[in-house]
Amino acid sequence: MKIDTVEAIPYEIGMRKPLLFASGQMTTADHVLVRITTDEGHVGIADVPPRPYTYGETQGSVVAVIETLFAPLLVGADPFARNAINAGMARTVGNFAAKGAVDIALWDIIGKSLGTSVHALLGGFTPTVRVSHMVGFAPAQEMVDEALNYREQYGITSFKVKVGRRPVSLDVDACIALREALGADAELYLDANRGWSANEALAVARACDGLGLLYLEEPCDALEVIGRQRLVRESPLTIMADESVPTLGDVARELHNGGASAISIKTARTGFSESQKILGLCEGLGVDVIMGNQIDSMLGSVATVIFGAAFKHSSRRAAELSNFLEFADFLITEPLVIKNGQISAPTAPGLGVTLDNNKLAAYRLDRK
Ligand code: MUC
Ligand code: MG
Repeated sequence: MKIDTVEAIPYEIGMRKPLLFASGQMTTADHVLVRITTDEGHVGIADVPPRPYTYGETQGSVVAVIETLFAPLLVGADPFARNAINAGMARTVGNFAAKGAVDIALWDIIGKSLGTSVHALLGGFTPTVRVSHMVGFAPAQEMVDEALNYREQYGITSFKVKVGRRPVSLDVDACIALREALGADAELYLDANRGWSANEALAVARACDGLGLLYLEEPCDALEVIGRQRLVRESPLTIMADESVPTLGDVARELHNGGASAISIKTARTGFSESQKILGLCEGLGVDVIMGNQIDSMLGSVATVIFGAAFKHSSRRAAELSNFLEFADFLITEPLVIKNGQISAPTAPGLGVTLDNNKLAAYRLDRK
């Protein structure tokens, strides 16, 4: 089997409400749909969420890098040769989300051609994973109302709270209000998207001690090396790395340097192949992981649930899988359903979902 065509299709879907966080905000999903077709008629798809404020990729840069650098490597290649293809793409630095999506689309083709779900191919540990919801910046009472609503509607009891504001009392007050409203059983953890210095983060971690918070994600820039190491040593909250670890090597460096003691894995940036290596590294070292959310569409979340549910170590913690609910629409014909705080991994061949071509035609930006 050989790859025939590679498409990078820019599209835009509105958000029902903007998502605000310390490093940026999202009001529309300016994403790219990757579609790879083989000479045997198998089609692999994946979603690219470009996040310029996190990794420097844009919708235009994703289309350009796929069309000009990755497509020439892919066309004519055997889609089973993931390692050769990924090594070829690695010769281009950065462009994590573009690379991650190509890898996911290859796995989709492999699964479809074998008549097997990717969830099963990866190891099929559990059929469902617990869902965590990410709550963006808002006045404390609005954040509480959103969390209560997601608990009521979807049975979600795990929440990642966006922090990193100044004055830090805005965030501390929101955490206190959320804990009071949700009770002792709800899981709460924080993500500052580098909004603070290491010292500010330490003050917040101390102020929140006693609230039963699980993690503090990316509190400051990991390049603030000494401050970050001190924070990891002195913080009462476990420090989790997210955007500072977009590759396997970055994970190894941050864990080795003492810049983090827990890791967010995002299939949107490391696909299935590199995510598997990161997961193995973390499991071997006894480091917690969370399946993170790059503000993923429903198709992006399909990849996260497939990977999260496939392994014991990635399914221990609730996975961030609910923010697709804030997108005004989705491009697949089998909607993900969150029930009793859980999502099931699709069991049909490949990713187990089908592209809705009418919707893609309506939302694509390149043929208007
Ligand atoms: C997160 O975990 O940081 C916000 C920016 C981004 O790239 O991902 C989101 C969520
Ligand atoms: Mg994060």
